[in-house]
Parts: sequence; structure tokens; C-alpha cells
Amino acid sequence: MTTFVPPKQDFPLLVNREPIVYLDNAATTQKPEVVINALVDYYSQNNANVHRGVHQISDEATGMFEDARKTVAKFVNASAPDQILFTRGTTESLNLVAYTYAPTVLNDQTTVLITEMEHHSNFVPWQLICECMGAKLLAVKVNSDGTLNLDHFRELLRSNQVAIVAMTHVSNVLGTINPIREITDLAHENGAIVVIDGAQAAAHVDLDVQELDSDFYAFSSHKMYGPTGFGILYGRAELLREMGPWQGGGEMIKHVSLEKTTFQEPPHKFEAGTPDISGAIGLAAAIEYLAQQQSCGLSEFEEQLLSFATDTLLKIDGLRVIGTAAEKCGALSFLVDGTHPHDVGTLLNEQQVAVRTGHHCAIPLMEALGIPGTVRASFGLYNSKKDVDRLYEALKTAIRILRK
Ligand code: C6P
Repeated sequence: MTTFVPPKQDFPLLVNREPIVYLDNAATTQKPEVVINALVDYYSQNNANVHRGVHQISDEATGMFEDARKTVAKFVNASAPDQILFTRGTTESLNLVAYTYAPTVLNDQTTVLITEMEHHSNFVPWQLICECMGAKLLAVKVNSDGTLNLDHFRELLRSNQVAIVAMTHVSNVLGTINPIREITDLAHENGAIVVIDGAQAAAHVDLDVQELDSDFYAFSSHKMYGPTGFGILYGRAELLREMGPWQGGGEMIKHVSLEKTTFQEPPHKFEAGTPDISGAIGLAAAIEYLAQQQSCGLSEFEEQLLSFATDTLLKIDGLRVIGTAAEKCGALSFLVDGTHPHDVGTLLNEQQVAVRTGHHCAIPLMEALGIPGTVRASFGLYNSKKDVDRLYEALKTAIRILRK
């Protein structure tokens, strides 16, 4: 049994808004005081543009910004910081790959493989680029327990010329942790590169892009206790070197003339314009905070909490958990007989329990499972068994009202 104690007191919003129980962490997490302070300190002490000025404050800001890149590189075990690209979030990271790398390998003979459990962010960009390049887009089926159908994956790999496999590490609806290394090995054996959407993994799973043999790995700062509007794309060094730029503008160029512009090396080739400097600094503070919690037994605690929450909710008559894979983290989706997810969510809110309801930006998954949506409770490092008990009691009250 882990001795981890959820540090709710580190999160001003949770203290200020008591007695709200916040169970919408897959949408966004709350921010610890150390992250809020890092932003305030940066703007109070070090704010200047980066990579441009000869003056001292710009030098300091540049140092902090590039140190943040090193912190992220260490967090995902990248072999060098220049494999870490700063973006606005997972969505932008995935679009960057779709619009810069994908056109070099997509044509009317090639295929992009996604899965039925993708968030729209890892679905729509591939649909758009496939339409544009005349390439095929196919989706791997999801089994009824919320695992991926690996036989279907193998069959699609065998019978198509797959150039790109784009897949989520952890489902934002089902909580399923996909076997990314096994999938990546199969994809590589078939000559495809792999793009991983790590939006729901970064706060819960130990990330090691070398161990996963990742080509591209995307995630968002705001889902791992960092600021909103900031994200990461890890890329394999050779791929980043070969790829053309993403957007054009200041800072990403070596030289500009009317005839031709030449570009910086990665990562700067992909970072046009003034970046979100405070976002990088805030994320670095969040990573350090998260690492500290992980060293106190967070992962084991989160696993136990999810399993406790599942067992507790299953005591409710007519409640069905959506997504029962053995390997899960973060999210617990469910439906209750005779109730609509939206009504359940509304009545939970009236009892100060915050969850998300609906399709969770995964309409193709809802259609594949034949459900209108789910109620989703998703957990963060500050949630405790007490929060699960509050959810359980509030849920019983909601169901009593709705079944009257
Ligand atoms: N999912 C949820 O409530 P951005 O918005 O770019 O930070 O992340 C997009 C995204 C991509 N992939 C997955 C698996 C995700 O879960 C998300 C965001 C939130 O489930 C908001 S829709």
C-alpha cells in the first residue's frame, strides 16, 4: 500500500473553491502554487523576448526558455533537447506532423492508420491531409472491453501500404493504455512511422520515447498541471532534419532574400514568431512538481484510486463502466440505465461534483460502441478516496431523482 498523500493544499483553486470535488482532469488539470509562482516570477523578474536581444533580461529569458526544453527532454528521455519542439498543445503538435511530414510520404497508393478511439485532434488532421493527398485513411477497431483489436491492426498493416500509424497512448474516454511499443515495432517492420498522441498519458505514465522507439510523440502542458496554450512535439532527429518548416516568420530563418529563404536547424525551424515563453517556464515547473510527486508513490496511488473508484461505482445498480481494459489510467467512463449522461452530469454539478459528459471529442468511438456519450470522472494527483465517496453519494442521489 502506498503512503502517498494527495497534496490538495498545493492547489489554490481547490482550496478556494471547496467543497467542489474536481474530477475533470482529463479536460484540464488544476495548477499547483509552484507553477502559478513560476509564471508570476517570470513576468515580474525576467520578461523579455528570447533569442533576440543583446541585453541582460533577454539573455535571462532565453536561458530559462532553453532550460525548460532541457527539462522536457529529460522528462521524456529524449536523447537531445533539440528533439523537443514547443507548440500550442497536442492539437497543434499533431497538425504540425500532418502538414509537414505527412505530405512527403502520402499519395494515392499510401494509407494512414488511426484507431476508432482517437480524439478528434488525432483524427481530423489525418482526414484533411489524406483528402488533400489522395491517400487512404483507415481505423483500427476497438474491442467491446475498450482494448484495441490488434488482429485487425495486423491485418490492416498487411493489406495496405501504410506510411503512418497515428494512435493515442491513453484513451481520453476509456482510459485504455495502448501497447505502444508492440504497435510501434509492428509498424516499423512494415515501413510505417508512428505518431503518438500522449495527451492523456503524460500526467500518468512514465514516458520514455527511446524505450517506446517513438518517431513523434505529442502532449499538452495543461493536462499535466502546467499552463494552458502550451504543448510539446518530440520528433526523431533524422525526421525533424528532413522535414520542411511548419509556419514561416521570425526566428525560424537563417537568411531571407527575395529569391530564397534558408531555415534554422530543429527545433527553431518549427518555432516561428515569439513563442509562449512563460508557457515553457510554467511547464518546466509542473514537470519538476510532478516528478517530486512520482517519487513519493503517485503512480501506485493513482492505480489504486482508479480501481477503488471502479469498484465503488459498480455497487450502483444499473451502472455500466465503459472501458474495462486491464491496463487503464486516468479516466472512468460510465452509463447508468434509465438516465442520460448530461442529466447525470448536471445533477452531480448541483452537488458540487465536477465531471465531463458527452462524446468527449471522440464521436467515431461513440458510434463504434453504439452509445450516445458517457459520464466521465477523471482523476488528478490531488484526488483521494474521499472524493470518490463524494462522487458515489452524489451519483446515488442523482439517480434517485432521475428514476422517480
Ligand atoms: N481532451 C478531454 O476532455 P489539446 O486541446 O490540444 O490540449 O488536447 C487535445 C487532445 C488530444 N488528444 C487527446 C487524447 C485528448 O484527450 C485531448 C484533449 C480533452 O478529453 C478536451 S477535449
